[in-house]
Amino acid sequence: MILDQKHLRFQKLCRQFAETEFTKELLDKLEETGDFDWDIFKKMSKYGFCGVKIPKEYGGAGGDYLSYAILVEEFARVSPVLSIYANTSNSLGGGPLMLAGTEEQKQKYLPPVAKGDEIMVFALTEPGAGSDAGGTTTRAEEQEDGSFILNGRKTFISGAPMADYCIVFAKTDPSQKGSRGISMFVLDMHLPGVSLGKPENKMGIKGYPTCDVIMEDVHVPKDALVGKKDKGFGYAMQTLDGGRLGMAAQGVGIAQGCLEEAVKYAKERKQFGRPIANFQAISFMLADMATETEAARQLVYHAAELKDAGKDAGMACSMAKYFAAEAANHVAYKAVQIHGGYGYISEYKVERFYRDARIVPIYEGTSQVQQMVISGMLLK
Ligand code: COS
Repeated sequence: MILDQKHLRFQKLCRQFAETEFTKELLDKLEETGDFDWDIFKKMSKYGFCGVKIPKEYGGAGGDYLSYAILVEEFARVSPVLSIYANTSNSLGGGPLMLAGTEEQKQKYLPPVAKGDEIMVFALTEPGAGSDAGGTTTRAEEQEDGSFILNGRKTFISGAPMADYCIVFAKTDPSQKGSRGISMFVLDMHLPGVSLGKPENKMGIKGYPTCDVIMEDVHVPKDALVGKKDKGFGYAMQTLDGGRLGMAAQGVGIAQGCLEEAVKYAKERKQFGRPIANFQAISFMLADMATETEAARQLVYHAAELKDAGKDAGMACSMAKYFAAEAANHVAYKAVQIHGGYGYISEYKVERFYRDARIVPIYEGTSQVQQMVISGMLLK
């Protein structure tokens, strides 16, 4: 796919922003403290990045999926963790409301999320329900007045420590087996009974805290239910189709960042009297890295194009996520290899890329879940 002028202009804007604002000092601070940086988040919000894909009538920029993928790719090329800052509101955070919210719910929740005034995150995973998301045990008991009482624990919830709202999936009808009888709620994180686990000490993506969300007899009003009761699992899957596209774009950005670092280093570094780029062992690795990165990019752009055209894109999104996540890891591995011992030292960018890349084939559905989705569609 060749990007048109509109998307090329947006790509340039995202690249300029990332290269100017994601300074070494900021990236080192995120790495050292692991804390969320409100200043850069506010700056991103001011530029409208947090609402790129949220419709204009709800305070966003009304952009398409391709713009969203470009944004995540360009940010991840410089900083994988900061690509998530601008991602969540456009995907797993705002996505469920855009998909199934009533007009009232959209008007209430989306504008502050699009503007970065409030943060909304997504809570599907539980300690015992990871890839088997249909094994949700969090319970929502309906009361006579139509309100609900929530009890349960969600785990590895990215952004939960900063969140004002959380999209939560809970079983409303335990008589229905597996993924059936699950509903989707928008949970106000400030309600009594909501508490947080301790922030996880992660291998990478430091600076975007992740923790458990615990719900103990949390009383939520009737209008906290989003979409149809008992139909939440389908909404989760549909939201993840879009989210997976974003994480696929993150994989492309990481691969591109690694490739550029490796090319630069291979031209500068001399061994045996010449730049290591002149050795076929190195230049062939670079060729493989570039080819895999471009193939991943094309899968991502194609999946985005399908979504923008309103076509069924579930399989294309899973293919893009699967391929790009694996590509990011292959490319990061080779980038570290080309750097030799220096690639193992945190001063060199590829060391961080290598650790950050590791989560991409895990979150928003492991590579094996993507294989399940793709093969499931092939064989149905
Ligand atoms: N869109 C809409 N509906 C979908 C769907 C989609 N993309 N995928 C599945 N569904 C529906 C099915 O049609 C089915 O509906 P019925 O109950 O009406 O028949 C229902 O959901 C269950 O589908 P299926 O039987 O395929 O579900 P499984 O329990 O076998 O699980 C996987 C399928 C593994 C793909 C799913 O659990 C999954 O994606 N797990 C990973 C979760 C994940 O990504 N977690 C990360 C959290 S965010 S960091």
